[in-house]
Amino acid sequence: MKLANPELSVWVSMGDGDSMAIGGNHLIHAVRRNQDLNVTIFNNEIYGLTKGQYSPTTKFGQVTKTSPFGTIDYPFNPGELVMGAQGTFFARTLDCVPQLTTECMTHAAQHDGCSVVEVLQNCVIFNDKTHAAITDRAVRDDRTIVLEHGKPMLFGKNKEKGLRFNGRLLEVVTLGQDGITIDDIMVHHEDTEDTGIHMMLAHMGGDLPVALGVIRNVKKVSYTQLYEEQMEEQMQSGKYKCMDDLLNSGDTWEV
Ligand SMILES: Cc1ncc(C[n+]2csc(CCOP(=O)(O)OP(=O)(O)O)c2C)c(N)n1
Ligand SMILES: [Mg+2]
Repeated sequence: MKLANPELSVWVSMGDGDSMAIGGNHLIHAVRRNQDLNVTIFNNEIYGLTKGQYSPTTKFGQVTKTSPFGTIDYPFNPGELVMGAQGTFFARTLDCVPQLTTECMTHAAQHDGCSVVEVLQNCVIFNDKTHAAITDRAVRDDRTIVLEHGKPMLFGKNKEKGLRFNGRLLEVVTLGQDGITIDDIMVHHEDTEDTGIHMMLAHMGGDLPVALGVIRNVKKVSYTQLYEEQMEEQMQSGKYKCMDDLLNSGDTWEV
């Protein structure tokens, strides 16, 4: 659609099943080619519409309709998949924080190339509270970190905690403890070309807070633009300027 009509702003809404399994191949190549699309993945960690089968993002060991004894299936992290496919934009937000979702969507819309926004989404019927361990108001400030370009990676109710490198691993530190100051805290650069740090940020969870906001946003000429340029060039100076030229260019048969 986008290639046929580049004037359109194309938005693709997918679930975790659609994006990671059923349409996984389409997603990785759209991301790899940097097609100028805006992809939203609503990740409720379940096949919801078809009534509760486990998906590629369901937590290991979870009991579902198709895993009555718990899954034996290691889940995908959509952010890591995007980084692995050399994606140029990845953001993560929560369904219960509309303001952050609006910001992520706005940045995604402004991005030239393939943007992927993952929305951690609750499914009241088939996977209720699947993200509650990070989304509940009581824990949200401590279990998530909202990354902002050019700003230190701080989180916690009073922004008293931060992230830094300990060797080659990320760790949580507290300002004012063990001589830690704001200068020890890493600053977020969404436009770092190398995917390494963005991969680490997308991977966080467990002892580290789950990263939200725009994690990666780099410039790279999109497939859509290269395609337009190539078409233009061929129409100017190529052997075939339109479909008729091509059809009349060689042997033809009348049946
Ligand atoms: C190619 C294909 N295979 C299977 C289906 C059947 N199907 C429809 S919705 C769905 C589950 C989708 O789950 P998810 O993408 O996580 O979305 P949710 O319903 O959870 O929002 C499946 C398997 C389909 N529509 N297309
Ligand atoms: Mg789903």
